[in-house]
Formats: sequence, C-alpha cells, structure tokens
Amino acid sequence: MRMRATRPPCTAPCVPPTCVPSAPSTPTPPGHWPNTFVCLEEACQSGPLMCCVCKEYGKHQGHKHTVLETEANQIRASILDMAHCIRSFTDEVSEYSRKLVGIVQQIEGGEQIVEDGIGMAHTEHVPGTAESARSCVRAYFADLHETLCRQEEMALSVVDAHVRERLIWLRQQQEDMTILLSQVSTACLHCEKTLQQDDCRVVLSKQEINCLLETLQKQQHQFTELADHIQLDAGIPVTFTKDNRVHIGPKMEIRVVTLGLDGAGKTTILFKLKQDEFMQPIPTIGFNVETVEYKNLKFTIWDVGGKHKLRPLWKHYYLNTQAVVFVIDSCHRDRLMEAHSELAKLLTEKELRDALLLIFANKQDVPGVVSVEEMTELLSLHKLCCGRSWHIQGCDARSGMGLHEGLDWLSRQLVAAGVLDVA
Ligand code: G3D
Ligand code: MG
Repeated sequence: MRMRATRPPCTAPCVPPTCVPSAPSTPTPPGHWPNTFVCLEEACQSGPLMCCVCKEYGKHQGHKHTVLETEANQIRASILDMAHCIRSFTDEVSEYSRKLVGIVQQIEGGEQIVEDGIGMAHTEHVPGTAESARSCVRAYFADLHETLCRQEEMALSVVDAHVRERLIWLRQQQEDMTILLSQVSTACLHCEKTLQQDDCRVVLSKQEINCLLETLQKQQHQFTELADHIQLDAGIPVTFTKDNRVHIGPKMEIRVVTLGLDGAGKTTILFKLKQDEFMQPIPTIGFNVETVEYKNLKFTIWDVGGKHKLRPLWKHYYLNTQAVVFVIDSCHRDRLMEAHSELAKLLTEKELRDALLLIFANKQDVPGVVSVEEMTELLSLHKLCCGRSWHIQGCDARSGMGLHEGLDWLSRQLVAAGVLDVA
C-alpha cells in the first residue's frame, strides 16, 4: 500500500522541533512521519532532517541524503576523534605550561631541600640564571675595574716620575743659579776693590782680573745658551694612548717600521715625509732612519731595505714597533703575490702582534695601476688582516698625495684622548 494513499503529504519543514525526535524512543507526534534520513544538500544544512514523505514529495525531494543513524554515528565518531585530539592538545598545553613554570623557576632561582653528609635535610639557595648573568657582568666589570685601576696607578706613577725628575732638575738649576749669582757678585766685589787700589796694585792684578772676566764671560755664554734652549713652562701636557698608557710632553713619539719589496717606494715616502720634497732615492742597502714630525706626533721611521737577501733582517726592527707601514708598488701586478707572501709572514711575527698596519698602495699616479679596491681584493686583505687594526691607503710618494691621510689614520689609532688629540 502506498503511503500517499493513507497519510497526508508532509508540508511542515523537517526541522526541529517539528520532525526531530528528541531520542530514538520518542514517539512520533500524530500526523508526522519519523525522520529517518539526513539531507546532504548544502542549502539544507540548517534543517537537514528528513522524513520519507518530504524526501519523496516535500522540500528534500531529489536531494542527496543518507540514513539518519549512519550520519549520527559518523558525527559521534568525529566527536570522539575530536575529543581525542582535544585531550592530546590539552596535554601539550599543560606540558608547555609546566615547562614555562620550570623556566621561570630556573631564571628566578629559589630554595631547594638537600640532604647533607649525615642525612640532615636543609634548604639551600639555588641561584637562577638571572643571578648567574648578573654575577658574570659583575665579574667582567670587576676585572675591567681592576685593570683600569692598575693602568691608572701606572699612569700616575709615570706622571709622578716626570714631576719628580722635573723638580729635581729645576732645583738643581736653582742651586746652580744661586752659585752663579754669588760668583758674579764676588767677581764684582773684587773688581770694585781693585778699582780703588793704587796704580801698582791695579797693574799687578791685571792677569787675575782678566782671568776672572774671562770666566764670567764663559759663564754668561753658557747661561745664554741654556736659557735659549730651555723653555720655562709649568705645563705638564698629558696624552692617553688607546691602550690607556699616558704620554707626557708636547710630542708623542711613535716607532714605525716601513717595509715592503724593493722598489715599492719606501725610501721615496720617507724622504717625502721628511723633507716634503722629491729627492732621487738610491737603493737602500741597510736602512734609513728619520724622525718625521706630524701634527702632535713624532714618528721615528725605520726604512729597511726590501731586496730579497735583506728581508731576513726585517725582524731586527720589530721590537717596540707600534706600527708597520707596508708599501706596495701598485704598478707591478706580477709582484703582488710576492708582496702578499711577505706581508703574510710579517703578520705572523709575535713582536708585531699589536702593531698597527698601514698599507700604502703606492704609485697611484701611474695610469692603469692596481686600484686600492682591487688590491684589497687580490691580496685578500680582509682575511689576511682579520683581527688587527689595519688600513690601506692609496698614495703617490712623488707628489705626497695620500701620505698624510695615512699618518692621520695612524694618529687616530694611537691617541685616545688628551692634549695631543689630533682627531
Ligand atoms: P724602495 O725604497 O722601496 O726600494 P724607492 O723604493 O723609494 O727607492 O723607489 C723605487 C723607484 O720608484 C724610484 O724610481 C722612485 O722614484 C719610484 N717611485 C717611488 N714612489 C713613486 C710614486 O709614487 N710614483 C712613481 N711614479 N714612482 C715612484 P727609480 O727610477 O729611481 O728607480
Ligand atoms: Mg729604499
């Protein structure tokens, strides 16, 4: 028998509460068919339950559908799946929170109960990482402070020694001047006395008076020389080097050694700096040494011969050297590797460990030479000089172009502060 013949078609929408049985056992209200299917159409998702009448004739007619029990079981299964996921998610969040608590404790530190040798429990303070970091900072600055105190003491002792020597010298001068003054007044008295004597006695004392006047003239000459050379000045000019040493005096002295292959232009650079004029250099057999004053610095520059057989002698000039000036001939591409290997050897020398390195890329006046950038690249200078204060400066020793820029760089590296600050 066909349902349509016995029951009226379902006109009410198959949505709760109309068609939805609250439980499988809930009796179907009179005049309604039980919801046995679930509509799968997207548009019906707000009221998916369908009875067999609305499936055949009502609003779900022709829609894709499935059996209610199957769909409900699928939903149950996915809820169970989700519950499982939520449980493991909860576990993960709890684990993460536990770790957070642990990390906070490790940072803050705290009390911990420990047993001693005889089994007695007592609390012990466990330092956190914050405390350890603070201790580390304190230790670093305590060390720095100690070093600074030591350096300050050394610098003060240099000043004290300078003052002591200066005062000794000044007091010696005072004594000498007192003696000189008394000698002069004795001589004057003697002369005055002689003037008042009779002619015979004046004539007889001629030799003595001449001798006295001669001595006085000598003393006057010596005094004038001394007074011309010595500047009486109470100032004590103080300069600090970058390594916190103190220098006293109007000029800071710097020992520089100039090295490089033969023909690179070392001697030309030295002459140019010294005399500020071009002189025809002759090949250096041993070494040239000159003192070059620049701004408030006094460079003692050792120019050592660069011929192959002279290079083993270079090491004798390294002691107490504050800076090495390495000169490279930018014209000679074919000798760059030889220069590189000599420079590499230099940089391994223990005595030059703290020395500044100024590289002069010389002869930049010649067209088509290796530029400073290219030389830096070709000689891998960044790698070769890594960890050291170094600078490459293009120059032309004949005209002097670039030389003072190089010395300026050296000055800036050496002087930290003080009256000689050339920066
Ligand atoms: P060294 O002391 O490093 O051995 P020198 O080198 O100073 O004796 O110079 C070697 C030659 O290079 C000299 O030429 C010198 O005039 C020349 N020279 C030095 N610096 C420059 C520069 O900047 N430009 C140019 N064009 N020539 C330079 P001679 O002809 O005497 O060998
Ligand atoms: Mg030379």
